[in-house]
Amino acid sequence: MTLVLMERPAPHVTLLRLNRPEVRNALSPALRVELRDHMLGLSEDRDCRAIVITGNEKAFAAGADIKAMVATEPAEMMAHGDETNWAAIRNCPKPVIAAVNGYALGGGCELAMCADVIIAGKGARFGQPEVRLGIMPGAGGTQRLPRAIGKHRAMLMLLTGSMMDAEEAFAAGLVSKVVPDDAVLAESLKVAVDIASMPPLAVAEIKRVVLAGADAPLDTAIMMERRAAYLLFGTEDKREAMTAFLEKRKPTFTGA
Ligand code: DAK
Repeated sequence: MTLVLMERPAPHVTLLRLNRPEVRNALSPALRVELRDHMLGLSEDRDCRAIVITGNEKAFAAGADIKAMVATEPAEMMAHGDETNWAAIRNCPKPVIAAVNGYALGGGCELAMCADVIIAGKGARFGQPEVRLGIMPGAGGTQRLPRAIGKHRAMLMLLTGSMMDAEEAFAAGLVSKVVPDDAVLAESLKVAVDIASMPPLAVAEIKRVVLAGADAPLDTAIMMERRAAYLLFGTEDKREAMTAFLEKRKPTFTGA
């Protein structure tokens, strides 16, 4: 069975659908490898300008597969090299949108947090329940959640495994937008199409500087921003965008 389905629902937009509905899209080792391979391929694919990752109406993903973890020893986990699977998502240069319906728990919440934009249905639920299993988040949850929603709300979730609904997650800053459950995919694709219509080099530099700058001292981050901004003045797309504005016409971007 294909564990991650890939479609091209619009020009330059790729949809990846996690496909283990019988176990709430639990992230088995095999699924994580498939997802990694897709993300690495799309990172290099010049035709892809935005990626939407989604699950199904019940779950975005209910976390790592507990069946696959119950008897796993540390050395075996290290040998699997799961870190490279997550790195492929985290380091993807294309904008990633998580379209979240239902549960985004544990590794599922961490996967959503690797995305650049999170569109959630009203019924979505976010959480890091690892503590209840005697473990802790291992794919960025202890770091990304506090950065997204602040230490004290994050600690409450991380230490008790309690969930947040979509409205709370939006108010806390974890989610970009909340829409009716049946509008999540359409809205996410709309955002992806919108991003895909922008000049690709500008999009790539914005993503790069936001992510790299977030972990750098402010002066360094501002310098990175300025350098990247200078670079974009040399692109064809900048000339086209500004000329089109002055000529009152729609621009055509080539990514050059
Ligand atoms: N793993 C395996 N099976 C799962 C699963 C999971 N995470 N979540 C659900 N399932 C399975 C259930 O066992 C059930 O299977 P059957 O009984 O039908 O065979 C089926 O999916 C339907 O589940 P429920 O009957 O429970 O469905 P409900 O709608 O009632 O509840 C739920 C949905 C998502 C609230 C519930 O299933 C649930 O609490 N699931 C577990 C959530 C969870 O604890 N997630 C955290 C997993 S730990 C690391 C990187 C990452 C991680 C760790 C290390 N390193 C790089 C070191 C990540 C860890 C985790 O994510």
